[in-house]
Amino acid sequence: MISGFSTKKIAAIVADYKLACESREASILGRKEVFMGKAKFGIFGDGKELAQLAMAKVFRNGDHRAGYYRDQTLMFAIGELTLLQYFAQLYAHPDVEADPASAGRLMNGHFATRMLDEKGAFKNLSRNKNSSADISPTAAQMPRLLGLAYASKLFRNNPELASYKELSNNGNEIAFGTIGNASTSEGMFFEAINAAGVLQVPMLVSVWDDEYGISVPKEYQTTKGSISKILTGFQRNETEKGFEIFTVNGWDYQELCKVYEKAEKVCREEHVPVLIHVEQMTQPQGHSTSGSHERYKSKERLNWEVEHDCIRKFREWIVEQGISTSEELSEIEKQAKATTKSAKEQAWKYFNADIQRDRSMLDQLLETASESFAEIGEIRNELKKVINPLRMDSMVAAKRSLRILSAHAHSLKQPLIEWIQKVEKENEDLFSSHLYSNSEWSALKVKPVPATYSDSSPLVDGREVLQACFREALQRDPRVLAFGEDVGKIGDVNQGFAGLQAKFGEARVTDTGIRECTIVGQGIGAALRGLRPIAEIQYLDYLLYAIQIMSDDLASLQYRTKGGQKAPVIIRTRGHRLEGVWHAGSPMGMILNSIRGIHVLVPRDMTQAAGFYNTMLQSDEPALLVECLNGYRLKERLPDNISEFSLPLGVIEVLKEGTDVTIVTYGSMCRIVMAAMVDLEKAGISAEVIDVQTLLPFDIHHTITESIKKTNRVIFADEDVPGGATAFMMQQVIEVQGAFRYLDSPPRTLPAKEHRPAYGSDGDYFTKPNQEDIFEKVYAMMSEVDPIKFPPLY
Ligand SMILES: Cc1ncc(C[n+]2csc(CCOP(=O)(O)OP(=O)(O)O)c2C)c(N)n1
Ligand SMILES: [Mg+2]
Repeated sequence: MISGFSTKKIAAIVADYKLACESREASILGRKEVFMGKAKFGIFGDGKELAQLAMAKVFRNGDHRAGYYRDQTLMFAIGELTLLQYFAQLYAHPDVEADPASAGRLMNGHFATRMLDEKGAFKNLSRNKNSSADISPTAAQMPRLLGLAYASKLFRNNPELASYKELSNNGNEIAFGTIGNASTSEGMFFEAINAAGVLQVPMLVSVWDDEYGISVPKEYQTTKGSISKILTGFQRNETEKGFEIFTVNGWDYQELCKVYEKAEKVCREEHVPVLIHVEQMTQPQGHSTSGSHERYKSKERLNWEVEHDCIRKFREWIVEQGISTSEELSEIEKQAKATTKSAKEQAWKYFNADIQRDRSMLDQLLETASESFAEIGEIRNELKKVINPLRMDSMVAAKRSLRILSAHAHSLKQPLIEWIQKVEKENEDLFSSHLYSNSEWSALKVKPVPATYSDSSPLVDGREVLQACFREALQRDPRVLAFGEDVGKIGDVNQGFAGLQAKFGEARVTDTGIRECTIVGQGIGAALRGLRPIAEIQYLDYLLYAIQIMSDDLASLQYRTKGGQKAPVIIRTRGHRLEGVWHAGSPMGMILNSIRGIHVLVPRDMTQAAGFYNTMLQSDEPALLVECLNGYRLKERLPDNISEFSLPLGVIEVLKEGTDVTIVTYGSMCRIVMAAMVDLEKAGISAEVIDVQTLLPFDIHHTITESIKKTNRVIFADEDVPGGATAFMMQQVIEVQGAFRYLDSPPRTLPAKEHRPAYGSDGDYFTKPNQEDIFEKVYAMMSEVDPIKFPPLY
């Protein structure tokens, strides 16, 4: 039978079939490798191949992806994943060359392209096909996806960005999202969908619908069992903007190609968000290697899945159409098996090369040592018996052998120590590097510029200092933009951006809906594409809505890509002291413990805040900056060099010198502590007050210990719960800095109460540390030391 397709089209279809077969084979072999014990866990893209081949045809240079673990076929098809790399990640090969997505740091199926060069600078993103780095939490790709799409809108609407050709071609880029049917039940999905409809951004979301989320069927996941059905209200029409929504079956190659072509056109050209609901997908091998789907799928369903397997259907269609013969396709299948198997073997060989090199060096040492110590001979034999030895096996053997050698002056002791130290240093880089930026634009490398003042420097409201800082930043750099609730028209609830939308336009300073999680996602995506967003969370108390995405996505980005991607977004918020349960929170311990990887800046006033904004805008790292909610109307002098003034991170400031006790604090507490100083001086106590200014990084020069050397006493005070950020500061100073050596009194903390701050001035006074609390805490400490001079108060 002769097909009606052109030779070129036939070649493309056959090539797609070949790739589908290779991808399927990779899934099958991947699962086997896990069961052989060569990999720990496997999750694969089998059953989702065809739709991804169709999607790849419209994925152009400059486009971006934010997806999830089923997308191996897409990644193969756009040329951003090889079989070798696929297996390297399965084995957790900790090498960027072997696994460019994550250097073995992420489970298999977590895809990413390297968007940065070796120096940490952006590559030419317009020329590449880009994938932001996947994370495991379901639907957490959605907030970032919104930001990736939003960037296209900015590049198209802001003529000042036209020259950034390597970042965008006039905003013509689509942000492709993929998500599983069950994951659309998450709040983040709906929040991002709504925001994309409001913003009208080129976001093309594909829902891979296999009717299950692990064992839970669609009836439990989605109203009416269909995401496209329930989203019909989002469909645009002649008079109302909205989404374009398509449905298509995951086994229908021709229809899939048509739908993706149509979808691409409206999305790219008109910047209309699109949702493609790809139904009738299957999971030939079940959800993952953690279990088998025979446990929860009926026989009928399992049979249906076999019959509707997309590759089987694709094969039938190719033969039916006369595009190729069954024999030719069998030959392709055979070749696909061979190609995949050989890639697998090669990847395993590479994975083992370094491990074996270290191991054989160690083996030689242990062999010699075993001549004198039989126990070491046993350790060596145990190591030899391990079937697929890992780095840790050699390390365990080395450390246990060292314990045996340690009591003896054996000549091998030193070489063994050297082996351990060398391998530990390498492992430090392999498994623990890049939590923060290693580049020349690291926030720690920004050159500080002190504020300068003259006689004519005006005394203004704190918010005016910020406004001047933001105005200069927007003026200096067209990539800078700010958004958040009430940030646009009124210039934020405290007017830090007042008048700046009028001056710079809506593309630069803009309002958003009430949606903290996707406000941060919008920032992450825009920053990944080279812009410099300041994403505002109106109050620190509402950061909880965004903390998940900050923790899972933003904070881990540099680490999980081993420096392959960066998103220098500044998250601006205001908190600490004001009024009531949800406008006076200071949950700094929660924040510190969940967002390592993001700098946490806690300036005591708006001038310090401005200095930090200027620093961060010169760096390539993300930061959370907490302004003092009760400080916008306090008077501050506007520095003459507000545009250049930049504060260093991790450098404390001594607000008052003293000799008896060191009080370490930050943020709004600084003013209250300083107020208590007058009372303490009257009582004959001289306290030194230190504002840490940044919690992450924390006092990098260990200056607090220098102060304790003088006072021999320390109190950590803040507005967090007991054991919150005060405990963090104490651990840093006492343990990390080793200040315990210089203490004559036990270290103390002065936090707020365990409950949230009650409303009203009394609520504040009796919940958070007040001037009297500070006095009494310090006084009690001194009374303990010298009860004659400082008779007990109670
Ligand atoms: C926030 C979160 N909850 C639970 C999980 C565990 N989990 C991993 S995959 C999955 C099911 C996802 O189903 P679906 O979105 O339909 O994708 P599929 O695997 O079927 O392609 C679950 C519950 C997770 N990774 N993240
Ligand atoms: Mg599913």
